Amino acid sequence: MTLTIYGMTGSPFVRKALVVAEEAGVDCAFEVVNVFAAPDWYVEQNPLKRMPLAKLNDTYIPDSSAICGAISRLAPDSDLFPKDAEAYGRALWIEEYADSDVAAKIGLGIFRPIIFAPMSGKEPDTETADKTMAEVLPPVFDYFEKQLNGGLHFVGDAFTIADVAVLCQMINLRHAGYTPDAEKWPGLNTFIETHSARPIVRKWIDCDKPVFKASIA
Ligand SMILES: N[C@@H](CCC(=O)N[C@@H](CS)C(=O)NCC(=O)O)C(=O)O
Repeated sequence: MTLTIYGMTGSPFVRKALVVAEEAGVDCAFEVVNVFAAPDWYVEQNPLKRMPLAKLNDTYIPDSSAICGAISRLAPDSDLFPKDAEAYGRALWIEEYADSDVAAKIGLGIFRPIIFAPMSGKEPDTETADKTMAEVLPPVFDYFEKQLNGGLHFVGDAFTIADVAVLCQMINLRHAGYTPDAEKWPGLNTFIETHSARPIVRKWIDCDKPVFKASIA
């Protein structure tokens, strides 16, 4: 079996696929491809031109959720993919919510104005980001706080695909210099702190450092 994941560090979706592969104990190589100037072979395999794209043996699989689905078949005993139907359904829901609505809110409202603006010679737009933190993200943080319910995991007692998906979005929030207020959302803060310290997660956060020099601690 060979698995290669293509994309760029800093992407929450690339980080999610890499963390899931490694946490599941699946050997995985990472190759950098700049999707903003994607080579022809990449576009041929991924018409969305997004990252990540994976190659499993001779088969190309775009999209982090599809890649994680394939990994779940390579590591069927991993706790990342709950066996129980209800728990698995909940985990996939939290993954989907983090990857869609939450990713869009953080991407457009925080990441783009703070991280992308300086890359194109503009000042960071802290006004937009502050407004997103004050007005757009609180219901998301409230929902996550409630779902964690004082625990460290979104589903059951194990680190699952749900935790990885949420964590990868929260890491990008932190890369932009923002964290949910610890007084209002203590459980979410503990979740982020605790799982960011996992060696595999930490390794990929460290790989982001050259991309986001300013903000990463
Ligand atoms: N649903 C996709 C989302 C992937 C995605 O949006 N990736 C972004 C980077 S974080 C991307 O490739 N953006 C490049 C573009 O849209 O041109 C997944 O889970 O893989």
